[in-house]
Amino acid sequence: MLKEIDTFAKEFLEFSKDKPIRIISHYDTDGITSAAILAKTFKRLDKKFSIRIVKGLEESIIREELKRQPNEVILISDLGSSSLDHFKNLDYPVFILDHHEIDSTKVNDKIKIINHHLTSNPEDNTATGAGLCYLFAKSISPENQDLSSLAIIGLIGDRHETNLSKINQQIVTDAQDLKIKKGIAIYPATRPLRRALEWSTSPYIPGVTGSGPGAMEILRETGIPYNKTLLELSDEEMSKLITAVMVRRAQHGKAEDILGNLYILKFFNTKEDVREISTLVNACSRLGHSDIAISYCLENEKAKTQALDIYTKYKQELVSGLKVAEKMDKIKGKGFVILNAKDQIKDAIVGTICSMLSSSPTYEQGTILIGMAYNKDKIKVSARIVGHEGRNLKEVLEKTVTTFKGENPQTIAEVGGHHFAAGCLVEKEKESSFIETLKRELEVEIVKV
Ligand SMILES: [Mn+2]
Repeated sequence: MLKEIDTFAKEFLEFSKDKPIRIISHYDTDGITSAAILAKTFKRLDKKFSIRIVKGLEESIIREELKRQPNEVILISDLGSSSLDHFKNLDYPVFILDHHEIDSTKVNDKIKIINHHLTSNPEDNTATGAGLCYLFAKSISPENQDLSSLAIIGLIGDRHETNLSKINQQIVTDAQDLKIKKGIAIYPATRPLRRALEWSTSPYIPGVTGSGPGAMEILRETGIPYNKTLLELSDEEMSKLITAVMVRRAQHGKAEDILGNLYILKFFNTKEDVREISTLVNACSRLGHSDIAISYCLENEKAKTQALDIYTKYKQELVSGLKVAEKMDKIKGKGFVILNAKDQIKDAIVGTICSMLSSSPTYEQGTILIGMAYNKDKIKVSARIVGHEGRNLKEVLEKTVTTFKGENPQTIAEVGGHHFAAGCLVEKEKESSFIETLKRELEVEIVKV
């Protein structure tokens, strides 16, 4: 793949010799770090560029962006592989660095693309969007090796760290300021544990998450000083803490859910937990501040202050949203729970709240959690599943929406997502009708089983 990236980089530089570059990237941490790597690379080359961050490559966005040709060169990162139909008959090529699923029959020589699925050894080459952007940057100049830290943030953002591919391993080796330590998946590993434990939402620790006294208690029990950080723990302290957390999560009982490697990176000249950086970047971008997220990645001091502000509010909202969700009246059925938060939880975090609840021991494995929250005149619906087995949530919502459309032909409802996490938007005025359809769909499935 590295050879292909070299060719790709040469072609790109040739093609963009006297033209400004338009970067289009995804709005999650991997997409943001991708854009940051590209921005830094082009700055160093003294090239003109602009950036657009999108949630998805909808047709209207593609059409809008293609109008920039031939005056600008389009480079898409962490997106694009599922939009090849729009690119294969253009007069000017579009350049794509992406790692998502791809239909290789749609690739032709009009499309300049790097995607590990297209290489002869996809497993070894498995990379994130940011990883590919980094390899592209490094191919342009070895000076860009320092951008490997941004690739590491993207790698953690897309959860590639549990099973490092060969190419990811190489990127990890390139990152000279990176330290990896075996431990428990609580973060940040660089802050006092009494705080990190209280704020630990994933994993969710019953009696500790959201509770200051609960956090103190678990530390007293294990004899760990309150202000020690996870990073400072001795092996013995670490294993005591793991046991204490496991006991509190006894119902779930799977050690692998809470164990993981700690990735510590020098960022803004201090040691930071990469999972924390990644969550912060994700939060800023999701809440509509992708510009701040990118500047933060480029270690801009002003952006750091703004990003930390946004992140603090985000964490507060998560913890209070979690409390609201726990206390709220729920619609409970066999194998499913519907939380209709209305305007009590922000739509931007309702999916995250459901994910957090799905890792709490409150619900049985396989339970489907549906969160609903208002978004102006619409309702955001998020579905998550407890554990790693169960029905395909995208299918559940698709079936619901199909039935719902039968009764409400003018609805805008459309489903996105995958097996373990899916969502959709519906009109607020159809709230009770949608819930009824959803309940019927969830109950029907139980009967079938
Ligand atoms: Mn990605």
